[in-house]
Amino acid sequence: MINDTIAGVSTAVGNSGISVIRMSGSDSVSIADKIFKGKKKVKEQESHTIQYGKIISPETNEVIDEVLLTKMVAPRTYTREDVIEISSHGGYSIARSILDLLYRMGARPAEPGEFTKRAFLNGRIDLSQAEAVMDIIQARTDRVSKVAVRQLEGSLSNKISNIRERIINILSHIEVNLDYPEYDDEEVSASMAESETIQILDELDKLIDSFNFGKLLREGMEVVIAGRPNVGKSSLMNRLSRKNRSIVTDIPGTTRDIIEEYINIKGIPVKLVDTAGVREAEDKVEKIGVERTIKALEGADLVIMISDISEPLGQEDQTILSKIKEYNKPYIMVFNKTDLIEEERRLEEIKRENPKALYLSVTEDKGVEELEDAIVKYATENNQDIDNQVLVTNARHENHLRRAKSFLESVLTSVRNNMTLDIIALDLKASLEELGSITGDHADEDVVNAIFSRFCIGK
Ligand SMILES: Nc1nc2c(ncn2[C@@H]2O[C@H](COP(=O)(O)OP(=O)(O)OP(=O)(O)O)[C@@H](O)[C@H]2O)c(=O)[nH]1
Ligand SMILES: [Mg+2]
Repeated sequence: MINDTIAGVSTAVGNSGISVIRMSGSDSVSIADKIFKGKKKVKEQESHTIQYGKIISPETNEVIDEVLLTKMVAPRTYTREDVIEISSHGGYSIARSILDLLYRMGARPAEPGEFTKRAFLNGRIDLSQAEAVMDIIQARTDRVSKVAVRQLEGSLSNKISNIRERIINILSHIEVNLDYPEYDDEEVSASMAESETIQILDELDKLIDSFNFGKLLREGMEVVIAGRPNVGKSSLMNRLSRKNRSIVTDIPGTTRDIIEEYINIKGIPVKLVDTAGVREAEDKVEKIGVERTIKALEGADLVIMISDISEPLGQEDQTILSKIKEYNKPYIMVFNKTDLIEEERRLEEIKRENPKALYLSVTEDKGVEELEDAIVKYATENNQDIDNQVLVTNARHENHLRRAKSFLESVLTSVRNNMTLDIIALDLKASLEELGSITGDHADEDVVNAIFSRFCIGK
């Protein structure tokens, strides 16, 4: 039972023009009346209206600030409780003083995410929507916040509850059979379970597939630049990020550790990773660098495999390519330093030999834009309709979808092996539980607490 009143600053910490202090709970109105002096008492103010007034310390009678006070009475509020929002002037210190007053008058400091948690506990939003609030707060690009907003509107929840209803429907058929065996249409139930389960698995697969793209939008696509020493990896890193983070020299083996930079390529958040050149290492430091490069390849969403067009592909390039293949990573083959090929005809010839590769001269700034386009194309391929599709963006959701899927797969196996209906029913129920965990229909308390503790205070 929630019965205390919480307060926190909802705007970002830092120097902003105004701050919003939010309070939620059954004592919100009476606490506000202790420190706010306006034309009307807050108690008499109409719900969902704003009133101008002053915040005055009841202890010292000191005027702390001129503010606007918004009163919203339950249940049409963010938390479904009585909510008071005070918009104060100035920076954080004024907001802080007002907050301290509220605490002294009986409110308690809100924990991170507690407002949204109350919205969830009071049934206004489900868990996947609550997580969307967090995604919006943390979104790196417009495209990402668009996806999150749609999630907040409930697109994933709707999809999940639709699938759950279908599973419940299969279950109800089976239960009838179990309860009234005299009807004896086990076979009908089993074949209905089979065809429905196949369709549901198909839907689950689509959702699971969307996760890779969703994750990419949320966390950024990890693009690893790899190649042997001196081919221009760091030069490319600097050009793409428009910064001079990576040291560039003509000495092979310059970069000895992983260097990361977040960039935004046409709305796609990218975590760009520059690595140490792969070769037979000469010293300990370099050896560790090469090991880290191999590890970075393993974590890549996409690899830019870069080579020097003026030199033939060698053993070192093969080593990298075989790692890329071993880890099953998508990659873009890039030949750099085209400026070193003086003869136009020779260049054309090489291009014909490797028509899929891209050709760059980082120093002459040629071909870089084509590479950027190729990265965006890779990110959005098979996802043309991303702006209208239900996307799974959250690892927790994906995990439950996968588990639901595996239970449904064993439903199929059971049906096909003529197992008894009660075994099938068990797996159906287990898959229901998994799906329910996404929207919070079965979420246990620990999960709920973990999710909300990742929020900022005041949200
Ligand atoms: N001619 C020419 N030189 C280039 C080009 N791109 C990079 N270079 C030069 O190649 C040398 C190596 O560049 P880096 O960017 O340090 O290469 P790297 O792959 O990061 O090298 P390591 O960190 O040692 O593995 C430098 O002297 C660059 O100026 C290019 O497009 N054309
Ligand atoms: Mg380098």
